[in-house]
Amino acid sequence: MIKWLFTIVLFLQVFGILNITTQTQYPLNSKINEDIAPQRQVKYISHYTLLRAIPRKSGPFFVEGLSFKDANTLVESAGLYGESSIHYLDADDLSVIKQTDLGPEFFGEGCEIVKNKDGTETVFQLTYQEGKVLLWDGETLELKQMIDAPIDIDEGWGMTKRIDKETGDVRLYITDGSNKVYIVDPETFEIINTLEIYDENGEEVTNLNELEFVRGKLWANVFGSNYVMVIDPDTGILDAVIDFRKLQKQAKQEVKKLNQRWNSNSVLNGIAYHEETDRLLLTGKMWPLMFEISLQGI
Ligand SMILES: [Ca+2]
Repeated sequence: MIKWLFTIVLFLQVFGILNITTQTQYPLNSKINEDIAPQRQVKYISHYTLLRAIPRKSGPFFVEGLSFKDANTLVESAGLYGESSIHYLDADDLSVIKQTDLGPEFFGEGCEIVKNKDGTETVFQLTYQEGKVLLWDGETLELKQMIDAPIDIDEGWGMTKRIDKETGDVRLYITDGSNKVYIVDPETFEIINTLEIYDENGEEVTNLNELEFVRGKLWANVFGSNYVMVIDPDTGILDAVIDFRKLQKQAKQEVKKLNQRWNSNSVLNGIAYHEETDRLLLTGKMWPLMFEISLQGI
């Protein structure tokens, strides 16, 4: 519901019918709220190296979740009613290795793959407003189980995982479109903790969407903005804002070249990081490209 309202507001704003500000404007440069981020400046980052723009061999997909399964394989969730799926992609050429379509009653959202104690894998996939979490067999992508999302999580938006390097314990991090990030035990699917994200003015950073851990920091797409928030996962403090508007521009040019449909929902959404190879991939909803970038120093 929030997404559709946002789209309507965006439309009204574009045509000058509604003159309001719906999200924080960046770069963030005003004074720091001392309660939230003492002596801390939120960095604004717009420079990175674009290594590759990889054309998609299938889709376009309304990307809602993206993660590495292993160095050679990506798991991706696609949304929209009647078009949702969970699929594996070749991480080099983006061809579809395996795909399962969701029933028309489900709108796929954030996804993540978790290794089970018996060595098998499970893919978790959130649904938008259905209140369900789909558990897929990591080898076959057949539905193993469907569970209820915790009641506190209003809508399913983004998901990623964090593995404790000492204990091996896995925690899922989940967003619901608010400024909250829910930390969930994948075995019980109960909320263990909740982070609330604020900018340096003490304003809530809302519309947090697709997530990824990159070198120990939690990266979060802000829906509709083409910005990624870099968050300290232990405190919820916002460390940096990365401006990826140029990637959206490049995706838009490619869409025009291919005579495909472009609309205001075609925003950045999809971050995947592979720690061992240091590969960092970004994509967006209905984008015909996936971008591999290098961004050091944060
Ligand atoms: Ca991700």
